[in-house]
Amino acid sequence: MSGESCLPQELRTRVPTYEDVRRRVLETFPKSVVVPRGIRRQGRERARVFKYLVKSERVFQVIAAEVGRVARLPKTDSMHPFYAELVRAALGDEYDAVIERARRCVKIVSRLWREYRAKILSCYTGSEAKRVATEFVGRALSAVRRSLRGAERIVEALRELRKLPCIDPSAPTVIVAGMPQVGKSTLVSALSSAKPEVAPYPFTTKTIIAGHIDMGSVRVQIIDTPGILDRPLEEMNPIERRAVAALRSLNAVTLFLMDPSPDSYYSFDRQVRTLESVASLVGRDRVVVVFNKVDKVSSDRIEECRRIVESRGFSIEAEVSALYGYNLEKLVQILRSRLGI
Ligand SMILES: Nc1nc2c(ncn2[C@@H]2O[C@H](COP(=O)(O)OP(=O)(O)OP(=O)(O)O)[C@@H](O)[C@H]2O)c(=O)[nH]1
Ligand SMILES: [Mg+2]
Repeated sequence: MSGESCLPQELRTRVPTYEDVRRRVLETFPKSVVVPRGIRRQGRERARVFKYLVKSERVFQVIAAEVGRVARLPKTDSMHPFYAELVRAALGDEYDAVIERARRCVKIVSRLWREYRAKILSCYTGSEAKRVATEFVGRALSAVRRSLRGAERIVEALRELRKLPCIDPSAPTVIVAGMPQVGKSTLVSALSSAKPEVAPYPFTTKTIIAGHIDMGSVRVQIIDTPGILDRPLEEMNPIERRAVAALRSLNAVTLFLMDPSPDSYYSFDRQVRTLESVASLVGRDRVVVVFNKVDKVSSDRIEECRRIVESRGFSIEAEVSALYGYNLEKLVQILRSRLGI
């Protein structure tokens, strides 16, 4: 399970910056050209004109190939919303704008090349051809510079996205939410068939943890998102809101874990408020509320907490102990039916 292999193929491509393209052009232009005998026979000047024609053509091909890499990136409207939101979290509209400019640039440089090819072919001397070829390279590179403004940020953003754990946006998913210390990581580990993968959540200082639960023949992703779904929307920064939007676009149920212990890290009241906020973010019907740590909570206290949650219109669907594995099979059955598997 490696993040690298899970990002869609078209987002795994190397994206060049203007400096990369310029370097490749400056390497390409001086490379020697073999002039065929037939042209050599037409005289020294003709042979030099031919040389500059070939050099310019090579430059054109390098630029078309490199800028083409950017032009062929998928725009956000043709990506899965999960990735689209993550890309927008980092770059806003700039990502699509760079791609659009790169697409235009390929056309501009192709047009320039047609124009300059004819100009070079009509040169009589090698030095004239050299001047025209140099002018072509200059104009083509300045078109590239204008179009690839902002490409550095795309390179950065794609590098970030590659760190994302293996998440298949179309696979059934359980997102584990809940306030700090309620036992989310313990639960994800207990339910996962393999050791969960821990990786940075792109563009945030948070971590995302992904594991799998095999439900019959279906492999369900289980994702722990510490720091993302644990407080009200208005307390989140714009990037975190995008992170939530990305999660919302998954085919997922949200397991909201609560700690009813009297000594819970956050008071039960705050947990209820967070539940309400998370439910409004992901949709009430997609939330499964679960009490954890019931191994250390009296039944009176559980009843008291249950009544509080029910008074807000939610029901407790399972009481588990992630640490001791109590009721986890039942929890999996509940998740399974909620996911329709
Ligand atoms: N008694 C008991 N302790 C538990 C249970 N589940 C988790 N814990 C303990 O609660 C503490 C927090 O557990 P974590 O799994 O790290 O909680 P978390 O929700 O991932 O916390 P953050 O990552 O900080 O948001 C740890 O000391 C766990 O051992 C449980 O079912 N029973
Ligand atoms: Mg944790």
